[in-house]
Amino acid sequence: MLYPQANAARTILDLSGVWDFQLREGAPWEPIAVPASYNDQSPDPAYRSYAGVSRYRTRFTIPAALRGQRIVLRFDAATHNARVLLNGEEIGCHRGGFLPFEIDLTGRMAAGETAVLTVEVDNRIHHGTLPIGTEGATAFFGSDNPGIPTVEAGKRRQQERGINLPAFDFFNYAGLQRPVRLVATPKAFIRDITLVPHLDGRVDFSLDTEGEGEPVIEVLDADGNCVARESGRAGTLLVREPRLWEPRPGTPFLYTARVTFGEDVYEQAFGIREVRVEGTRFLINGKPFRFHGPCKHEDSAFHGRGLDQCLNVTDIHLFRWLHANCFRTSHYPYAEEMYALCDREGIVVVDETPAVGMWADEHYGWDLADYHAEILRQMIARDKNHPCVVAWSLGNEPSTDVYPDKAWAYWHPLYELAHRLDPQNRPVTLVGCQNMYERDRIIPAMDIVFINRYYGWYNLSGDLETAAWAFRRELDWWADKGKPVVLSEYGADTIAGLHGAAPEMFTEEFQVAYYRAMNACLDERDFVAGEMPWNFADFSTCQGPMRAGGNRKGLFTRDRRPKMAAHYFRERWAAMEDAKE
Ligand code: BDP
Repeated sequence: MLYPQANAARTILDLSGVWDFQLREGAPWEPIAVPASYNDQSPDPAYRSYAGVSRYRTRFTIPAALRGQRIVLRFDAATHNARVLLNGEEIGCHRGGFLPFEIDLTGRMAAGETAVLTVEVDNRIHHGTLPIGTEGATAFFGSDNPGIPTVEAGKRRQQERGINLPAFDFFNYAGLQRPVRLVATPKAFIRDITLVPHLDGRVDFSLDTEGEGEPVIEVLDADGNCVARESGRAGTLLVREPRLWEPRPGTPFLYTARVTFGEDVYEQAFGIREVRVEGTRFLINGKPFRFHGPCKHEDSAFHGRGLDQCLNVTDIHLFRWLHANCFRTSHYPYAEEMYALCDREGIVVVDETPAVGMWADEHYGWDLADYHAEILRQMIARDKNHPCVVAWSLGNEPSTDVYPDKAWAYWHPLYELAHRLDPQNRPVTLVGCQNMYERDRIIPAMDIVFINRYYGWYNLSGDLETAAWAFRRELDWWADKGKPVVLSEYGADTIAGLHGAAPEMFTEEFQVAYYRAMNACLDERDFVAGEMPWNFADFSTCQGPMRAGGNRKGLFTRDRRPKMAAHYFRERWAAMEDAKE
């Protein structure tokens, strides 16, 4: 699906602003900012604890000047499920909270008319949603005390009260968290553009259009000069002496594919680069690429998970400050604006579906596979042209070792589907939880192995010597698997400003000592293709006895102040960059 673009042929009407909001049926209508999560916009505790349907409402007018155009309503995301009504009548629904959808207004509203738009968003998560929720009140990090009758009765009571907890470790932010826009195009229009670049300058293209006519595609260089031109719905362009898109610290050179179709025009940025796995190496443009950058969340004060371009730009500047070259979109597809920024700045992205929280073995009986496949389809359709996206992650930390065959039966078809769906055929991974890795069939079968490990934190806590010893034993096991291995999460909760001459858990000194100990293990192995500390910044989670005001494993605080570990990584990654040049 094309990103909304205003140009000579297309008009955008951004509906961002202050809308009316009703948290639950019968509650008063209150002001709410769009886009943003609703949860932190009011001191009312129900804004964070409520589970159910909420309503957004606004009025808009289609300008009379747009008469004769095709007009769609585009939601970049509505979390998690949405029902859209125009003047009280349902015009569309969408399942899943992190990917865009469009509703064609043709025949429903004419240019010059005004309508009331109502969007019902449902933030409930359960065994049938991605991410996963627990209908019972078993929190991700709860003290469950299983078997104690009063506690069990309490959990049943919570269930009756409709308490709905995440099976994952980030706050279940919801609402209209990304822009809502009207997009006007000519009646005959460009529906989709697919580009597959090759290092020799060939760019395979296919164009999906609606209406009569023949499309033309031109490639423009950075100065706007046309360097290749073809017509038709599919074919191959040739860019002579192509400039490649290189990840940082290289040059992320971008071209523009300008497609013209009748009255319609669309300009799609793209980069010429190739991604491949060869033995234990991950290659970008034929050169070994080592991932080094912290995983992220979309998370900040006030906005929650809401799109904040200022925050995104700040974060990418901080990535450059850190000499970081990548992140994973843990644990859901991010707002499209972030990928465009990464294309431009040369930050490599591993794009992840919202399949998180599948750690219970029973989930293989929950009938999620079709929905999961549909999300994968929508994510790849949205992000396929971004040069920054170098791999797909099918999900995060499912149970894969207890029933390895069931895990294989669930994940392997998704792995194959991702390869089939992606015109660029990028490598595919599934992020593995700390587990009995010798029993695991599916994680070692990925194109690139991503493993999350918390030796020294959740296990062997505080004893870094033994933690490193245990991690080395595990790395010995991975050494002969012939795959590139990335430590895709590792970290230690750290309260900014808490210090200790003895580097004990939660101090800034411990976080640095922990990373030094783990990195020493990584540095000994040449099959290790990267390190991705957890997490870039502290972030909000649901309440639990292990979360003091959220997850504190950030290299930065939530307001982006560096902890000692940020300085440590900055030096380490700068040295890696220098060694490369
Ligand atoms: C991992 C999860 C991540 C958590 C992290 C942690 O993938 O979402 O936030 O642990 O516990 O298991 O900090």
